[in-house]
Amino acid sequence: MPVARPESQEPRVIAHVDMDCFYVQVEQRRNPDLRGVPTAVVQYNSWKGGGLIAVGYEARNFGVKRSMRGDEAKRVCPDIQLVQVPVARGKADLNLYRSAGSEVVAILSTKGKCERASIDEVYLDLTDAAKSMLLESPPAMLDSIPEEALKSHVLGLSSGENKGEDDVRKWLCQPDADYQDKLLACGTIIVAELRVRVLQETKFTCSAGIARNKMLAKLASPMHKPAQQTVVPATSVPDLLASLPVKKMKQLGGKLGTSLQDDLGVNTVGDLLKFSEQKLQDLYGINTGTWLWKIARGINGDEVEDRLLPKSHGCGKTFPGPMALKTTSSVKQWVNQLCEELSERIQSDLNQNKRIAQTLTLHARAFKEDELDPLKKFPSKSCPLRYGTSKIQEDAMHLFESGLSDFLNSKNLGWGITSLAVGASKIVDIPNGTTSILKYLTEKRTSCNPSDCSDALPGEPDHATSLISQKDADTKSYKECKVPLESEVEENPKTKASRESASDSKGLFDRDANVKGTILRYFSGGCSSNQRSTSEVETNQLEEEEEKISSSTANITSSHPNLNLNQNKNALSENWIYNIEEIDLSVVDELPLEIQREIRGWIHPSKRINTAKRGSTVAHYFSPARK
Ligand code: DCP
Ligand code: CA
Ligand code: CA
Repeated sequence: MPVARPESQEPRVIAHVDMDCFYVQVEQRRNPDLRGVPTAVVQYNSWKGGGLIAVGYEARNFGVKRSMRGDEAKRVCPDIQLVQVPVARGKADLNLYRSAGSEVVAILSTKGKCERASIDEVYLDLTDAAKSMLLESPPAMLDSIPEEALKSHVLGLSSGENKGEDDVRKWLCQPDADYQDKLLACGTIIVAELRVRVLQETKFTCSAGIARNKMLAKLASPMHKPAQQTVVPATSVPDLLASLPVKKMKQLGGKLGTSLQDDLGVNTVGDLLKFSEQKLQDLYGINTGTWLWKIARGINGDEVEDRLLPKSHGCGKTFPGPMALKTTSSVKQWVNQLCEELSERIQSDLNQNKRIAQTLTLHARAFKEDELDPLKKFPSKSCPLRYGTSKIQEDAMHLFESGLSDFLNSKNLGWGITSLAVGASKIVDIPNGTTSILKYLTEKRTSCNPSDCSDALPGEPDHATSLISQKDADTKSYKECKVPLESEVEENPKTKASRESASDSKGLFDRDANVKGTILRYFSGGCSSNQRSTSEVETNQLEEEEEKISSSTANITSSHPNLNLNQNKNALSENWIYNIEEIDLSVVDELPLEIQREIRGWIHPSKRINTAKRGSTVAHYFSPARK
C-alpha cells in the first residue's frame, strides 16, 4: 500500500521532463523527410499492420491512437507514415531509442540531481540551482527573460487574450512572492533553458512540469504538450487536485480508487479533503490513510534519486495466435535469444558502469487445455543471476520449466506460450575502493557451488571468471561466497552514465544552433497551445507507469527445484522472492504488450482506458514550414 514519505519543510524545485512522441521524434531525426508528416512507429509484426507504439502529433490530430494497429491507423489517416521499430534477434531492438534518451539525460543532468524515470523521461531536483540563481541573478535582475520561459503555462495565472507573456513575466519577477514561488520562478527559467539546449543539441522537443514535488511536477508535465512547460505554484494546487479524478491519480487506478469512489463517494483527489487523517487511517490503515490525507493536499516527500541508469534490464517477445510456442524446444530457442540480449546488456552495464545485476526473472503468458482452471496465470519466477550467456540461458530455462510445472499443476496438458520476457534486476554499484570486483562478489554472494560459480564455456567467459582474471584476484576466496543481504550492499557513490554525445546533431538543424525564440516558434511560429483537460493529463500519466511504485507489495514466490546457482546444495528448494517494488517501470515499456499489461495489472489491478483526446491545434507544431 502507498506510504507517505515526510515532505521536507524546505522549499524545493522539482521538474518532470517527458519527451514528446519520443520514438517518432527519434525516427524523424533519422529521416528528416518524416518531419511535419503524420508518422507513427509500429512493432514489426505483420498482423493487421503491426501495433502502434508511438504516434506523432500530426497523426494524433487525425485521430490516430497508440491502441490502434497499423491498418486502422491507415484508415483514419491514409497519409500516415508507419516506421518499423528496428529488429534484432527477431525482436524489437530499442537501443536506438535508449541511447537517444541518454543524449537528453546527459544535458538535463547538468543542472541538478537527475533521476532517469523511463526511456523518455526524467525527474530533476533543481533546488540548489534555483537557490543560486535567486541569489546571483534573480529573474527581476535579468536583462531579458528567455522567451521559452515566458511561454510557460503558470497554473492559476489569469491570462487574458495576448497577455500571457506579460502575466508570466510579472509572475516570474514578482517582488512580494513567497520564497517557494521565487524558487519556482528560477526553476521555470532553468527548465526553459535546458529544454532549448535539448532541442539545439539533440533536435528533440520535450515538455516539462515544474513544481515543489515529484507528484505535482509529474501531473503538470503532460498538461501542455508538445514542446511546452507548465508550472504549479502552491496557490494553484487546490484547484488542480479538486478537478483530478481519483482514478487518474498514481496508485489510485485500482482497488483503492474504486473503494474511494464506491464506499466514500470520493470522485476527485480534492474530495478527500472532507476526511480527517484519523478517519482515512481508520478506513485504510495508518500508512494508506496518511498517504491519502497528504495527496489531497498535494504533499509528497519522494526524493529525486540520483540515478541516470535504469534500475533493471528486460527484454521480451510476444507470440500471438498461431505463433504461440508449444514445445519446450521452441521456448528454449527464444529464451536463448532473449538471454543473449539480456546478457549483452548487463555485461555492457558492468563494463561501462561497474554495476552488477543480482536477480534473473522470467515472465511468460500462457494458455493451457484445462477447462477447470482457464484463468490461471503463468507464474513469474526469479533466481540469483549468474553472469555468462550460457548460464543465464540455462537458469532461465530452469525458471521456465519450474513456472510451467506450476502452471500446469504437474498435469500432462497441452499448453502454449504467447509471450516471454527475461529481466535482470537488483542492480548494485560495485563499491569504490574494493580491491577487486571478485572481492565484492565473494563478500556478497551466498554460499555458492564453486563449480557453478566459476565454470565458463570457452569463448564465452563467465563474467565473474573474466573479472577475476582482469582483477588478478584470488580465485580461492571466490569459493567462500556469502548470502547477499540487501542491507549489506553498500551503494557506491553515484555511478554516472556515460555521456553520449549527440553525434549527428549537425546538418538539418545547424542553422538553429543559436535558437533565440521559443521552442514552439521553432516548429511553426505563433501556434496556440494544446491544452489538455485534467482528465487527459492524468490518463496519460497512469498509462506511462514510469515511476517506482511503492504501494504494491505482492510477492511472486518461485521455487526452483533444479537450480544449481549461487545457493548451496541444501537450498535447492529454497524460495526466491520477487518483489514488485523491484520492478523498474522504466523498462516495462520495452516488454511485450501482454507482459506489460500483466505487470501493470500487478501494480494497478484495474485496466485504464485511454480517454485522451488531443486538440486540433497541434498539427502545425511539427509543420514542415518550421523555421
Ligand atoms: N512506448 C512503448 N509502448 C508503450 C508505451 C510507450 O513502446 N505501451 C514507447 C514509445 C514511446 C515512448 O515509449 O514513444 C515514450 O512513451 P510515452 O508514453 O511518453 O509516449 P510518447 O513519448 O510517444 O508521447 P507523449 O508525447 O504523449 O509523451
Ligand atoms: Ca513521452
Ligand atoms: Ca513518457
